[in-house]
Amino acid sequence: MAKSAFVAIAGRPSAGKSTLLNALCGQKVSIVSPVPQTTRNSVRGIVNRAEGQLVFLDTPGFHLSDKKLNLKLRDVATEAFADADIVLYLVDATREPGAEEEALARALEGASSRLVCAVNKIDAVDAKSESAAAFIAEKFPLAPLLKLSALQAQGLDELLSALFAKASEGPAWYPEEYYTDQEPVFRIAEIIREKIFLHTREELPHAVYVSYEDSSRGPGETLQAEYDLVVERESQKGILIGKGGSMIKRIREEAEADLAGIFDYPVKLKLSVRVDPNWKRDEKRLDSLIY
Ligand SMILES: Nc1nc2c(ncn2[C@@H]2O[C@H](COP(=O)(O)OP(=O)(O)OP(=O)(O)O)[C@@H](O)[C@H]2O)c(=O)[nH]1
Ligand SMILES: [Mg+2]
Repeated sequence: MAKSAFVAIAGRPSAGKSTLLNALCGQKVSIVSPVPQTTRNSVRGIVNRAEGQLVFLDTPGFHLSDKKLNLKLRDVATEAFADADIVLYLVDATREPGAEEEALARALEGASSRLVCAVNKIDAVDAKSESAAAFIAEKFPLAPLLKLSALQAQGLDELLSALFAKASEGPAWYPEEYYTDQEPVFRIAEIIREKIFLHTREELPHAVYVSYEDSSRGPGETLQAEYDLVVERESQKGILIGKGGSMIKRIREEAEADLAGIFDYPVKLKLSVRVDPNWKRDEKRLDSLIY
């Protein structure tokens, strides 16, 4: 009989969780950027193999901070660790462990019998793969430990074998042709957010959320979709719009190009910028954005 399991991916911000999910699914399921705390939701990606089905849950990077937004992101991650059948703990070989990695390892203690561990970024010139592996082996001596490069798709077959070895017999949760369960409205918002994360600096990526406003069908099944890029302060609007509208144009064009590879109909975006003061302190707003 076939196997199935829910696999939550755990790791600090920028460990490469979303890159790994995309490499496993062979599709851009979850957005990626060099900015820590890019992922804000528990995004699902589905992998089907002869052995069965694995449903991966990408999670927000585990970050030590007492800000409301960060606490909420941490809650989303820890809930996913608690609910999953297997937790895949990813450690970034290019960073020293430090207090945050220690705290994450502690948070995973309760899941130690459900853990598969992996050192990521072994391709990087500054990777200290052996010391990252030693850190994991000391914390979780009984868990399977692999080494991989999500970016170069190295070590993924071995990883899938280790995960299927831990999975139980069970039914597939999704039809075989599915690689994610995300609604188009959310996926489009995420792709737009990725471009903002890639092209703006410092605090701005963290000051933005993307809000779906409206959509309609145009000629040739084109989806015409309106989204607002919402910032915290009036002074941030100008940066997102850019000189003569250059930044918002770049965000729109790059997002549309990505969306052309995702959907089988063209997507045309209309983007506007508005202010929602102090949205990061608004419990209701956070509930609607982070889950
Ligand atoms: N060299 C190298 N870089 C990688 C690898 N995996 C991810 N990266 C890079 O690390 C950065 C962060 O990748 P993400 O996949 O967004 O990391 P994440 O863990 O999802 O980050 P958060 O969503 O912020 O928690 C990006 O610049 C990736 O290109 C890898 O195997 N090797
Ligand atoms: Mg991510």
